[in-house]
Amino acid sequence: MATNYKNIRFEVERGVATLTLNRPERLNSFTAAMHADVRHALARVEAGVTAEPTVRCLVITGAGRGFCAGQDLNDRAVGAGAEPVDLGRTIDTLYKPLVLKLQRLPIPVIAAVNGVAAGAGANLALVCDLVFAARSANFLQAFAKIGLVPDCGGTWFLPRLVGHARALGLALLAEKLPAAEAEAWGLIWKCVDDAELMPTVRRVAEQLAGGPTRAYARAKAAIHAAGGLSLEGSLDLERDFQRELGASHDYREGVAAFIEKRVAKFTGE
Ligand code: LHQ
Repeated sequence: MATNYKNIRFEVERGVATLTLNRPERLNSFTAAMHADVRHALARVEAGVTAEPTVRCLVITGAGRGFCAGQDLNDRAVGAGAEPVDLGRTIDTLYKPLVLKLQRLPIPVIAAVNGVAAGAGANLALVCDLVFAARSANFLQAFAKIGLVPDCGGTWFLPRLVGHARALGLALLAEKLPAAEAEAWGLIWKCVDDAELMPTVRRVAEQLAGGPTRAYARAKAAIHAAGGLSLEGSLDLERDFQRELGASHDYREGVAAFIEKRVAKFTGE
């Protein structure tokens, strides 16, 4: 099933929803209109997760030679006109809801970073649960170059992923970090050869779409919650999730498949 939007492409196939940012002439930078398309598509992903489990993994990628160059600096939502624009409002109404929506989606979200990921585009990738990047791609915290602070969750994700020193280096120096180095630093999951990016992501996405979706959702929630919890708090959360999952179809199926030495057939329930 594919749907056409003006600024994105969106399709669902074999349990995998693919959202392609599609303004290649502007390196897929975000306008208010592209935000609206993304919001609409993500609402459909959510509906596909809850109403009937037809969507069990989401892939986000970019059309053309870039992944996403962050905010479109020509868009009037951020334009430097006679009247100063309230960028806080842009964040409150557009970026913050996007980041929270992706982080809270109860399915695995994969970023397939096909080219440069800059500004909010870099941090959009980091919000995703697994980041695969083409070897030719790079990550750029471009904000300092235009007098801004990393947003879209950058100040939260960067120190957690790569530590204080590297987070500050990336934020203050605003230099491109090549995909291979991003992998070596632990910023992303994997850097792969350009031609291998989409086949690899497709393979992993289909594997996840056939997996124990509810367990993935709880693992994602527990790992995100851990930053604000004590060890005891995390042990309690794991207990609660394990109690819930222990009553699931997928747990029974997983154990039965192990004992019967066959491949498990997970339904996500
Ligand atoms: C662009 C953009 C772009 C418009 C390339 N806008 N046209 C900000 C404000 C408010 C609230 C919330 O949050 C934010 C968050 C942010 O994201 S701030 C950071 C915004 N992004 C940037 O500052 C990155 C700007 N872009 C670049 O530095 C370069 O384009 C990179 C390093 C990404 C790629 O460089 P190149 O590969 O050399 O490509 P290019 O610069 O030639 O870009 C290709 C075209 O895309 C070009 O247009 P043209 O008509 O000359 O072919 C660019 O103007 C356009 N483009 N990014 N963000």
